[in-house]
Amino acid sequence: MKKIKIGLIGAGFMGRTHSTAYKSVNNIFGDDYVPELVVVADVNSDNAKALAEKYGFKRWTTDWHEVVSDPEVELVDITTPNASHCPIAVEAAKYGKNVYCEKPLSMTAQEAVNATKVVEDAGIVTSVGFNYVRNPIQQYVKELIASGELGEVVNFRGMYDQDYYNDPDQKHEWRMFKSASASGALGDLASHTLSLSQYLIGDIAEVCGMTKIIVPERPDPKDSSRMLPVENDDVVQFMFNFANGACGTIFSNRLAAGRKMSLGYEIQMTNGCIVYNQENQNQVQIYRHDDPKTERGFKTVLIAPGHGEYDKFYGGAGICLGYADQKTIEVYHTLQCVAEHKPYEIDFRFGMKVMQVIDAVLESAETRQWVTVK
Ligand code: 4PW
Repeated sequence: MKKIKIGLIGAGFMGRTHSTAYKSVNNIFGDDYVPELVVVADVNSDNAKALAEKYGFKRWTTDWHEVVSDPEVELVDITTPNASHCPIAVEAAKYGKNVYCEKPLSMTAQEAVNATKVVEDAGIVTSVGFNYVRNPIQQYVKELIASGELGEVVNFRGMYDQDYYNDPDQKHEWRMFKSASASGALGDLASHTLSLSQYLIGDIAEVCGMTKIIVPERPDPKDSSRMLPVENDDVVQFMFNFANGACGTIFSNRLAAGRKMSLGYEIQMTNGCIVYNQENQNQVQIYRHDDPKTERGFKTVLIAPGHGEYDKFYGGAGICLGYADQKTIEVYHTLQCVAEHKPYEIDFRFGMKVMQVIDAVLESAETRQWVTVK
């Protein structure tokens, strides 16, 4: 049994989500790697104190510098708004701490490149919170694609639509300021679709995209008679070519009426097709063109033992998993890699590649040209 001492920075929604995963990871995966909740930081002292008390962190603080420099902490977990991800990660690396950071990794691709160099030079273990790739059914899809049974990938049609911001009276949030979040739907939502395309198929080589703001201003949360500008994309869409020759499109709208968690894809292949949507996260539709002509059609495969880490949760197929379970699996892999001091596949380099595509899409939207991903 190895203990990993955690310093969490950010006690909002995602800080709570990570803390819940730390609490459940040993129930699901056994106690080879045991997280010890040492300290939590948040600029809001009430939030820091409440989270510390609820989840049993030994200490709390309003200053994240105390977390990265804390001699006890081994893993710095960053769940703050985007602008502080890399500054905190780079500082943590200076103290030799391992880093687990929420997505998107950075504000710009260059910032991600710089941070990736720092963490790799420091020889620390890193993990980025692209939790949807940790749905065990994605590992099944990845293995199915790699087996070649459905032929070659021709086209990836990806999306991530939500209607959380559909109401124009919905209050302004930090995510809508460029200074805090950089892009809008692109970094917040489409980055997850990119993580799936990257995980399942590989690197993207070039893009051509557009962005759009649908609701240009929203009420100030502190004073609703005042309006604040929405500075980044409500809608983004782009087409692209993978380095391996396949092509694709991704669409994302954070105001998409009726769509709650429509993160998904259709992967069209030379001899079949795979369709997935996170609103039904425990199933995937598979079409095999080699089936007898009279039986060709999409089949529903329900999540089952043999798909990734599903059997750690349940022995029978179709007993469904949820959002929190993906985070628990992500936390398990992160702790394991930290304890064994081995690289994690969804690391800073992975997050950096997603950022390089994001920057290329923004450049393309501005110049109205195809852009090569650097
Ligand atoms: O990353 C996204 C978040 O910003 C997630 O996919 C869901 O939407 C959950 O919270 C927001």
